[in-house]
Amino acid sequence: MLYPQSNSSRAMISLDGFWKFAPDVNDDGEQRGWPLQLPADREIGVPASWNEQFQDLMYFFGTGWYEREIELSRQLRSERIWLRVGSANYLSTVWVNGTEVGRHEGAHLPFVFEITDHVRWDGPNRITIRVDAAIAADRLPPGDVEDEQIVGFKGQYPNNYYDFFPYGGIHRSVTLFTTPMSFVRDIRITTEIDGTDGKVKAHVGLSEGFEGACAVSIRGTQCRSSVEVGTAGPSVDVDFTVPAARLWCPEDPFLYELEVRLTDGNGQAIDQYVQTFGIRTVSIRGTELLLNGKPVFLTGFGMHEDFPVLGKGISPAVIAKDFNLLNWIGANSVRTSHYPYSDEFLSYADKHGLLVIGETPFVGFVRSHYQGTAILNKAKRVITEMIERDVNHPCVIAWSLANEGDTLAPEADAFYEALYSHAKSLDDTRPVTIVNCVDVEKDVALKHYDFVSLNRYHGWYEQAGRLDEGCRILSEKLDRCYEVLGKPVIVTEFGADAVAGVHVDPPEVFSEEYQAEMVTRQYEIIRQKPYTIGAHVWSFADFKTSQTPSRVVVNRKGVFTRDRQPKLSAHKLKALWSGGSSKK
Ligand code: BDP
Repeated sequence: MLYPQSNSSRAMISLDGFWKFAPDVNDDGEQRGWPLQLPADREIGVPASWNEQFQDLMYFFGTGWYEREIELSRQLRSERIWLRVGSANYLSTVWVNGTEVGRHEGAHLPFVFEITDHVRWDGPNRITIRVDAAIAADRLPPGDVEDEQIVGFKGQYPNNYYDFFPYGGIHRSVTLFTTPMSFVRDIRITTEIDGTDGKVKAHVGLSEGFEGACAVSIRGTQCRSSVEVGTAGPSVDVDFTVPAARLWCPEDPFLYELEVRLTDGNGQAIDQYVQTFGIRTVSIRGTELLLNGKPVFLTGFGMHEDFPVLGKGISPAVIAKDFNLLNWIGANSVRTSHYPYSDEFLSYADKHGLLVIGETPFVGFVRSHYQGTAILNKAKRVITEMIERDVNHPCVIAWSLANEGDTLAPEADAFYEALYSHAKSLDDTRPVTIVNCVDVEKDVALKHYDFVSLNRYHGWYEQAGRLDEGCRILSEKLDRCYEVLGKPVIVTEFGADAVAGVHVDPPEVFSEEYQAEMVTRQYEIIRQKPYTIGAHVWSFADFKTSQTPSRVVVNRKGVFTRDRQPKLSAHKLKALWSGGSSKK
């Protein structure tokens, strides 16, 4: 489903703001009639996690209920009405005027339900959303896992099995939008380059039963085409050639606009949608990552959607700030560790030329994932939802299907091969990877992927305090990885915790000096290898995580603090990255 748009044929109403809220401590709200009326004694901000808005909710990992009312203009009566939630963690159920209209599983991707038949026009509509944020072994990412293999996360509080706080709530915008009865359902654009021409293929999906004309054009060019759509096939495919195309790249992130217009048999306008896209190609050739046929080295970070008070809630101001800092420091790329980021983040990246590795929420070294097919199917589903949502973003140059899974178990071979083929069947225009944290000799999954992503902490979790040794081992391990797999390598994580304000000389762990020395030295080591395609420091900013003895309130591996102030490492990286450290 396309991102909501407001134009001459579609309306959009934001439901962001304050909602009534009640924690469902006994998890029996439904039996108590909460879909009809919520006995709420407080109002809470949406979008944002509930945890940091009220002290008693900080450690509440149960079910929260949201309710608000909205009256709709009579002028919308002839339209289809849709309700979209940008994301909510984790299991969501939605009611409109007491009738359940849909459910969705998963924390970081949007869901949309048509609510046309449940809307009333003679008074306020009550929207109720139940969000179950329980930490559970069968969720992605998992928690509360009974698994003998687990070492790292045992005993942390809360007991999620990944290193970021399991915030609950509605994290991205809630929107009511309309479409006409016949409408443009989806658009998929792929591009190739032929000399100086851009070759553009557009697939336009239409609602069932539409009869009329579908006109497709690229604004600002001569590319246009109009197709009569019969009852037979509710989709249209067009091919365009854009002469002397402006290719999308970090230095010139030029966006084209594909416009689709539907008209009925009498030429009356029915629907309209404008989809931005960039003309660019991405490929792997030997040990190189190519953007528009030219080698590119990915310099940047793994990040998190995380900010004080908001938790995992989206904020345009935080997105603007983060992009400002990425630009200031000289990064060209990020990985959306460890889940798909908001649509708004990706649209901003499109406009500002940031290269993005889009990652699924399949995180966690859990052997029980291989029992039965339930987790495999969930992992495939998040891949499908992510690719369908993000496929038109030129900024997304690769997919990461998992972070630090158990890739040692023999079952991982077929499991990860299945994920790879699934992703490729949905999008064969981008390289696909998984992120590994074990010795590559023992890994059975990486061989299926287009490039290798490694998280390596030599000088931190291993060789702590011994930076020379850590750097030497990192260098040897990288060479070994290339020897074994013969594929291009990106180090997707390397870094050290630094508590801002702690200074120690000679450098020791947790000091700003140690972090600064480690990330700059290791960046250079990685960059100088002939087979590497990128180095992403872990991480961009400090972020909230569960409590354990190894974390000082938050994970301190950020080169910026949680409120986005630079540590020493940020200044050092800026100097290094703007000095144009070049690849051998
Ligand atoms: C890596 C994980 C990342 C953690 C990081 C760390 O991929 O999510 O935050 O370690 O320990 O293994 O800081």
